[in-house]
Amino acid sequence: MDSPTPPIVIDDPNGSAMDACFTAFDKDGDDRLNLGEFTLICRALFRNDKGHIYDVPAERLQQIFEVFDTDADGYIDREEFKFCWNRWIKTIVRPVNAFLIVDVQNDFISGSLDISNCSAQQKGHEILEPINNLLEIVEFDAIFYSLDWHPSDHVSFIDNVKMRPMDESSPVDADSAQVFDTVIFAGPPPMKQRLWPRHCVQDSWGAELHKDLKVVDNGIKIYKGTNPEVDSYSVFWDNKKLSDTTLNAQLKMKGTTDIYVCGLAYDVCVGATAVDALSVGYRTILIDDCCRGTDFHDIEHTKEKVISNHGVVVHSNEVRGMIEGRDRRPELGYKLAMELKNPDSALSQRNGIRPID
Ligand code: VGL
Ligand code: ZN
Repeated sequence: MDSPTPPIVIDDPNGSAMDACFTAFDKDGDDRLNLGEFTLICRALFRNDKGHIYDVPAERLQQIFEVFDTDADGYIDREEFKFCWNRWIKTIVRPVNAFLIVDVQNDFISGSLDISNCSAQQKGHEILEPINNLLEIVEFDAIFYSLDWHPSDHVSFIDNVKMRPMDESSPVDADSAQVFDTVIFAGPPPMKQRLWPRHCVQDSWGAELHKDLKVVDNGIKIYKGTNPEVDSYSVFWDNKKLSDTTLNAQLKMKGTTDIYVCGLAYDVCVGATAVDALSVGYRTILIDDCCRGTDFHDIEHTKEKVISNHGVVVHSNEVRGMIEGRDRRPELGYKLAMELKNPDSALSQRNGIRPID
């Protein structure tokens, strides 16, 4: 029979929630938590509001336990539990959530790089309704809109292909290059570049956010791809990591723990952004039905990569419960525990308490 699992309550009117939690789960009363007792905490944490308890593989439970059992004696004592409570449990129950809406711009929906002309033939406009719906019903702590924002002489445009010398190793030369081909421009170092139709030129109609996308008052716009010499798929950095946008600095300033990513194109800028979010250390959630992409195989690969890096892929109707801390995913708990081992992680550098709004 299952042991009864007390709920985790982090609200702390008289400063006793942490001690109450420790005591409630210290079933044998020896004033320390063994792996079995810690497992019960995980059963209380990783569940949804429909009463479903998510399975956490034993190996993962062990790995998480070891993060908090800092003296490796096989027990989490009250001192060790402080860190676990403040940095892990509090974040899981009350994350700080950013919503990142990637490149929902005219050119990708009905303009020069209309993704419905790509092999997957997906329609970009279909994401407008579920994204707007999320903006209506979910209270994110910060909302970002990225814009692909290229100068006229941008390296990715097919009609600029003769502006820069090609490397000898390029699989196609400038005369025969076609849209969507990948070429290699001369270095140093040589640079791979996929060629796109001219798109999202700064201040053009094609670069505007789609008119039916809801733009909230406190939304923050992030412009990328502004350097003519280097493309930028990720909203964090350009493809050569030469320079970053202000996104990460703004996320850190807000104490962000969780990033919800959606937009266009799934397998290009959305995917690159989600993978970078995970690499910086954020708990990262891809909202599948709020993305459309160019190539089925590449879209599948994007999802697999996010999942293998301990992110999750969800439907937009799951987002609200997650934001409100009612639906708590073990993959994200695992991700956070692993990040807390790494002092360089964005999540190690924040404290566990939500900033006062
Ligand atoms: C994008 C191709 C070229 C995107 C941007 O936003 O996904 N794709 N530039
Ligand atoms: Zn672009």
